[in-house]
Amino acid sequence: MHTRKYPQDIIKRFRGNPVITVDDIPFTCNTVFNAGAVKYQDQYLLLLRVETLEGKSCFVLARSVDGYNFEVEKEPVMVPSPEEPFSIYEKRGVEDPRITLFGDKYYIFYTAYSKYGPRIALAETTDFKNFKRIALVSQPGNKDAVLFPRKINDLFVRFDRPSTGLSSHIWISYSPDLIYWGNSKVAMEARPGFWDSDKIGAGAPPIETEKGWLEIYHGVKGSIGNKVYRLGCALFDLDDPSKLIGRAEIPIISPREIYERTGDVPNVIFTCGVILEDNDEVKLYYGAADTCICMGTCQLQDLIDSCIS
Ligand code: BMA
Repeated sequence: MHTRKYPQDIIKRFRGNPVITVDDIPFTCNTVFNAGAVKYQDQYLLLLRVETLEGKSCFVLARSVDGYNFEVEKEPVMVPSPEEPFSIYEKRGVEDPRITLFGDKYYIFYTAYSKYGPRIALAETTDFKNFKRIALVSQPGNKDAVLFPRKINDLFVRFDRPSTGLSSHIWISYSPDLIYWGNSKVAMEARPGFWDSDKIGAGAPPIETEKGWLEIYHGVKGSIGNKVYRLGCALFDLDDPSKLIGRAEIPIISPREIYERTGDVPNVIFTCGVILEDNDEVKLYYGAADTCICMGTCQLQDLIDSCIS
């Protein structure tokens, strides 16, 4: 048993949740969820995954001065590409963007989705007006990629999530140029008997802390007729992030509220991005029930402690 230090979850929900719903999107659409998050020139930006009425996702930008009240732009900034080689592999949409500031560029890993299955694609921007696709950077069957914000041993590093049908764990891969990735190995496994027993995947890009790389990830546990998506966190070695050094036993947030329990996919909390404030407050943005965007906060130290204790 864990002594109750928090009401239920480490993440404290914003009372005004959800922060963005379909009603905030200036064009007709089905749902809005799973947003990349970043602070840019004193603004909080969310790169929203918006699912159209046709059932394909695109990306739309939302801006805020306080991190709670967002204004959504009129037009998507990225729709499934009409140009090769992306067009074939984005036919069913672009999903789940994760943004990493690396030097003076913002890199965006996202899922290119087609009849061949999901694969990881990479885009970049410097101004959040012009977005440039760089390359498709995995085979099909891989998604949930997050880029580390600096090179380690002279290589770019990412967590990714290849699925084989037998298992879906978090892997780590390396690249000299962001395009060719290899030397892949398992970094953290789904955990039988726990809330993250069936599959896991990276959520927000890793945060560098004194104790290690902090990764907020999602874990799935199935039961008859339903799967529950929760978020947890883990720490990886700073010099060798393939080494898991701490993992919280319990989730940091689980579906409880009506907007997390009800929607297109019930009982889902899924993140693609957090914002770390100068005072070490973590602002977590998450998709709830694949239907709206919510947020919650906590202190960075609480997440680190939960991995170690
Ligand atoms: C995952 C991804 C997410 C989605 C989640 C719950 O596999 O597709 O985009 O939020 O399932 O449906």
